[in-house]
Amino acid sequence: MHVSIPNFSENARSAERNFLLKSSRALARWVLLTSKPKSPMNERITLPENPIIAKCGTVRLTTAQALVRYLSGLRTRVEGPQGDEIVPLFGGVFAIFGHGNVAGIGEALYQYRDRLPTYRAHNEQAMAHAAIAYSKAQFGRRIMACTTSIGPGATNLITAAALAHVNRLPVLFLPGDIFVSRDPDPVLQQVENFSDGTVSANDCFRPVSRYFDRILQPSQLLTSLPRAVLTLTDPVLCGPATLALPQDVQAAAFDYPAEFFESPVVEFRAAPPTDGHMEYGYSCMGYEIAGGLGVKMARPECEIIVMLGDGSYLMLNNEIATSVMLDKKLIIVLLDNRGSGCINRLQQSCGGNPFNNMLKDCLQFGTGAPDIDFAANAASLGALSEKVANIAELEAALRRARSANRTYLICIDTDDTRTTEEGGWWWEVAVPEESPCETVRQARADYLRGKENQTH
Ligand SMILES: Cc1ncc(C[n+]2csc(CCOP(=O)(O)OP(=O)(O)O)c2C)c(N)n1
Ligand SMILES: [Mg+2]
Repeated sequence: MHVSIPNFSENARSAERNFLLKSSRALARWVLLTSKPKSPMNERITLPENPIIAKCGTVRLTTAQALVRYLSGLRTRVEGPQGDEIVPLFGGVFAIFGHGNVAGIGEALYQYRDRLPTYRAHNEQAMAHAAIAYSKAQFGRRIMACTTSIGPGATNLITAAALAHVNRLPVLFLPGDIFVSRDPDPVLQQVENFSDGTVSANDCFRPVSRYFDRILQPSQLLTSLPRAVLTLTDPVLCGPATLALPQDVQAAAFDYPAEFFESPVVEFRAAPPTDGHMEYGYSCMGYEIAGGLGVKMARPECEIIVMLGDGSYLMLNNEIATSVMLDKKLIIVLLDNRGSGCINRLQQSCGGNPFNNMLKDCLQFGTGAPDIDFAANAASLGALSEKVANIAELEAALRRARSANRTYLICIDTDDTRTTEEGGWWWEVAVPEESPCETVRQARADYLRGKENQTH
């Protein structure tokens, strides 16, 4: 197991021991005592006579079915209005199907759709943002999984994986992977690294997962899946867990011990609830709307107000359509200053000229930068929307938004030069040592003075 903070490693080991003991004591013995199948891909697996199997019985499932069945059976304890309640650990699975997951895990999700709901999103990064926000809003006590096709769908998750890693928030990633058999090689959407047969796009998950494994044969789930769940549910290890799922292994069947699916209630030791919700650990643009959706899914009784800039909106707004489809209403307040206002200010505080941040300072051709109609954009995705001209209109629009029956976007023009008076902390941003610009040379001198005042 990968534990990145050495001081925690003892904790981590004992947490792992406890979890594995609690959830699969018999299984661990079972795994040791049974011989692993020689060729899980093509042959029906026959297991040797074994007293433990005889005792607990087996159930023949594909790897994907076993995975989904296991996840759908996990329970956790949450505080409800009437005291503690036992609820499913997984609130659902976000899925964008494609080559590498539609046939295997897609079929399994269909079989278990009554116990583990599948939600369709529009972009893999965004659906992972929603899943991460869901767990944050549930204080890490409930989780979601995300399944993608192989290749581009999987790598679209990487930014969100990094976000979850930095913020230590649990999410289970289930990207499709290349064939273990290598029969179709290269397969559609493979990265085609011909110098190393073991590399796939999913290796990108390694540095941004707190637990990573590639399921090379069906029986491997017996060990890897409890470990992934341990990572997701332990406050010390907590973060994204990735189980890369080669598509032939997803479809391969195996006689799983029935006992594997008798999971204990997973207990959390999570932080107390708060109402505000910000992603600043990774400072990732494109988080807000999908994040709002995840919070609404976690806390449907709450009114969710998402506030974001025009730049962040343009990066990732498509989950507005998902919020409409799932009847998860968001109120979105969009501050349109026509570009990257905060980076423009940072650029100038480092001595730079306004360049390539505000749209008016960017290269433009033809008819130039469009006057983007954000209200029309949101309306095209199924939301209600309006543009307001001032604060009084914003207040009136917020009242309309609050009584509306679905996602409602309010757009307001803002001034890109003004910022809050709060803050004022010195922030180390390296200013060039050489420049023909006097303003940069001046900023460099200020930077060095600021550095001298630092205590470390
Ligand atoms: C994915 C990603 N790309 C780039 C950045 C760098 N960045 C930080 S803030 C910002 C501009 C944000 O623009 P907008 O959302 O319009 O907000 P504004 O600063 O104009 O209020 C950029 C480009 C980032 N944080 N995340
Ligand atoms: Mg802006």
